[in-house]
Amino acid sequence: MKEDILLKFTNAELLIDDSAYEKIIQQENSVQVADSLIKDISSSNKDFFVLTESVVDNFLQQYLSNYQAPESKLKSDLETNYETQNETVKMPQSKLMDIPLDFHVLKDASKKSYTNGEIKDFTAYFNSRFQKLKAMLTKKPGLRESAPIKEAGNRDGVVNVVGMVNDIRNTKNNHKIMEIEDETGEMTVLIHNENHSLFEQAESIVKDEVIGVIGSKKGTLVIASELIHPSVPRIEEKTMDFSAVFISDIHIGSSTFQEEAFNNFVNWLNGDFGDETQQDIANDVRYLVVAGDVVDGIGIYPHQEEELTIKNIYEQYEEAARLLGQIDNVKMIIAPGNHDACRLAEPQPAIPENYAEDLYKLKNAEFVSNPSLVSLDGFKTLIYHGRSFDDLAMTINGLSHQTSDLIMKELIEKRHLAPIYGERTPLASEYEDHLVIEEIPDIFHTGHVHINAYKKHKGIHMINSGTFQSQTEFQKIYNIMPTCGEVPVLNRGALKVLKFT
Ligand code: D5M
Ligand code: FE
Ligand code: ZN
Repeated sequence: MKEDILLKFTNAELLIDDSAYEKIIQQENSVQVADSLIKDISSSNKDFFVLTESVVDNFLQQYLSNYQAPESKLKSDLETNYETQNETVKMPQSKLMDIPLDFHVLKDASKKSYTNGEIKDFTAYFNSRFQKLKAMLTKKPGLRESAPIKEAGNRDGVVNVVGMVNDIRNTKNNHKIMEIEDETGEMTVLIHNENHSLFEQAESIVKDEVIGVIGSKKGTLVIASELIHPSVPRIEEKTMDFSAVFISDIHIGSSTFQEEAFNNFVNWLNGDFGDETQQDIANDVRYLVVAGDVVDGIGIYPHQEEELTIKNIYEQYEEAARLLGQIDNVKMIIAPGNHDACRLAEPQPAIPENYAEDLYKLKNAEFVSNPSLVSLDGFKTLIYHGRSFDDLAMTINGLSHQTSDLIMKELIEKRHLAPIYGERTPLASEYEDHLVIEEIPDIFHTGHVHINAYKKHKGIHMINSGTFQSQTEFQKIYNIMPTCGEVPVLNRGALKVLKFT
């Protein structure tokens, strides 16, 4: 019987791996199952190179629920649809390959974001940030009793407040002085260096973030005993029964864009590149997220034209459409970065259609803002290009472009994607701060630094997706060694990195 089953797959020109085969022969009616599976795959349009256990599992789920659960149904189906063991089973086509995408854009700032640039917007912007983060903080056990800063400043004893950081600096004696404010007033907080763990925690506090402070008032100073970030609770990890691919910083149009690696990547997604294991993963991919810097752009830095092979922004996006247009059967979600033809101030609206007409013609592409929140089959995915990483790497001791996983963790804990205002990350003075991390994502995807990183923090997959651009002159000066053509894939909940160089 074993040989019969193998022969069936061979005759159908289907390769089957050991675990998938084991799974089939464990079934009571294994010959029927094999026949049905072969018929089902043959009638679907999907190319299978190797049949894996997960494909069999998916199929069995459908098969068993359709044909074995209610016995009466099974009997009546037997009369009309089933046959004896050696004949072909007439089954309705499996939904295996046709499970509709459950894709939603949960948050996109493209249309909501507007400003007339007046100074009152600036105040409205910071007020929005403060109120959103304060609401999170005052739900935390230590801060439910928090008082307005003015009120807390007028009495001695225990202080329990929420404030936005105006300044944080080291004193001569190497303590830290932090100025915080709310809508009622300001307060000066001392973080004593003998309180080692608190002092260490304070090393990563930056200007314009919102935190809770518990301490005691001594004269005009408050001595901090606890510093509380908005933070996130550990989330329950869901079972992921598909794969999603994360890329960014393709930099099409640059002379350092690695076209061959990108073509290998596209061929892999289409099932035409890689070994069996890699092709198995490709078969499972439902989503491709692109976190910005799709093209290299024009006039992004001085003398950029010397490093461009395509010197026209429209043509850069035409080339992007040609390359991405080859990808079949995968939903693409595309956000902009600082090299795309968008306003630079964040939130950046989606790549404008008038610059990227051909790209917009791709039926499987969706354009979102930077940042944005989308749902991939129920997995909330926060997409952010990562411009603020430049500021955080510069400001916080121990953080660098090489450790974007640690930067992502800081941002999650601060519940803000770009906490520092007025440095390298231009932030639009909107009436609302769209960069507050209001919803806790399952996946946090970033780019910009051109170096892969991955860490799971409190159940959140934090992924930085490297680049398809080899080292540039600029990066040589800063000794940035990019991870080029090495693509992170969340394969049924496990991170795998596939190499295309
Ligand atoms: O960023 C490409 C790389 O260069 C990435 O590692 C960040 C780094 N970079 C970019 N701009 C800056 C500034 N202003 N300071 C420090 N490092 C920077 P890309 O966005 O692709 O040009
Ligand atoms: Fe980039
Ligand atoms: Zn960038």
